[in-house]
Amino acid sequence: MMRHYKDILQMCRVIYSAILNFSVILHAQVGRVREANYYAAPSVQQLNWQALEVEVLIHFGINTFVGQEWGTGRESQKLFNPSDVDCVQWVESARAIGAKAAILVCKHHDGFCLWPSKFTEHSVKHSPWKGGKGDVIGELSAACRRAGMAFGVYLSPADLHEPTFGRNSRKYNDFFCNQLRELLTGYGDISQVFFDGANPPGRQQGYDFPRYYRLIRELQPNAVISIRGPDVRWVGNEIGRARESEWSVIPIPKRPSDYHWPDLTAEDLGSQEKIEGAKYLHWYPAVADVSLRQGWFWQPNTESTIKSVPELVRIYEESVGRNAGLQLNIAPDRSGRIPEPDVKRLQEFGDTLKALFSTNHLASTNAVCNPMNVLPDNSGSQTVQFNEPVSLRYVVLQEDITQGQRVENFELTVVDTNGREQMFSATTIGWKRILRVNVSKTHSLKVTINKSRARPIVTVSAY
Ligand code: FUL
Repeated sequence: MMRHYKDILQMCRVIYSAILNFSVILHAQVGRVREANYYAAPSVQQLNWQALEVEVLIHFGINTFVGQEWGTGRESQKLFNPSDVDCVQWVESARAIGAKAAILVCKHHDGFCLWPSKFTEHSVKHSPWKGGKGDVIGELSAACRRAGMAFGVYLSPADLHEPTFGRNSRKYNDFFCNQLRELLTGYGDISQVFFDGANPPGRQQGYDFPRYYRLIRELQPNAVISIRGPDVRWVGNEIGRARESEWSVIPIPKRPSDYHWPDLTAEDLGSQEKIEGAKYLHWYPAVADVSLRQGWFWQPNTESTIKSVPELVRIYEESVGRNAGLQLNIAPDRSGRIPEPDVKRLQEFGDTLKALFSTNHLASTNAVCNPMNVLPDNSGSQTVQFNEPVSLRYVVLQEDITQGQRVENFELTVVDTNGREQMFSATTIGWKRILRVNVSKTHSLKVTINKSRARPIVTVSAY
């Protein structure tokens, strides 16, 4: 009898899991047929993050004073001795490029904290800076607030100074959550928590990410969790370049709550082929990080590595212009200020961007690829006329991503005043696709959506 009962129970389990699996498969198949994106659209937090477009990342710490990229955790706190920390100047430098958020490396892998954490002695409180009374996080978060800039924190999961790191998983995770709580409760609104994926060789540690995520959702529900987290994905390189086809809809093998968000570096992450067999589709937009100079921390004699304006414009085109956010790293030097040559370059870059994208020749027409023109297979085209012939550098397309990411392939035809046509073709659009066209004197352009997963909803502007 007992055996019989167990068999019935087992059979129920099998049927139940078959029903569950079937509904999951059905879910993905519905997606494959047409409306995949409906199952993966951004959260409000992700949408707000995407609209920031450009952020700065700021690396400053013990490494700045030692002249290294990765510390060991054994550096003396006495080394941290900036003469003139000026967070207002950092924020001004960020504003110069139109950045809308600043993400500060509050603690890098060496464990040195830029705030006087109660949970470690390895922090500014034992440094000579401001007699041990300083708090960089406090200063920067206040400067951001005053400037209307969002403020985010980078807290390295790895901590080479902390004795419990890599030894006692539970204790270390308690310690980490304590520090995370300090950052999430002591400094006002936090727009982003950036968990770096790097793990220095040597000690291994099991990170209790689900616990960290719960804490963030509880204490800063408006923050996105990036890199080793569910909201914003690392693009896969540190040169600020997104993929030619950058999908924000990504197949994942597990429920988001059970997934561990590994680095995704493959070229194809979200094509039809990839999402066809998917169990789950997740809205997971990319962020492209890159440093203004070589290296993340300031190092002596690296002035010649400051990127040129054309390089920075290319980076912008290949990140923001390819459906990713751009995180440009700036690094204060040993004085605690962003060095003048860097400030100058940021200003030049910002001025250039402003000039390039200041006049939208389609502003008055507010061109939208009218969904009414779309054929049953979701392809379609729309021609827009300029009031008078204009020279164009860029054409910018944007999808209404609140409805998901839909366009797979499109073409742009620009006709010059002699009737000659120039064609440009590209794949995804998403939040933004910037096409560099450089045509002189055109009076119309035509956007043709060749392939879309559902009705395309696209806005076009031309500069
Ligand atoms: C990497 C880190 O190891 C680098 O030092 C830097 O912080 C960069 C943004 O992420 O993984």
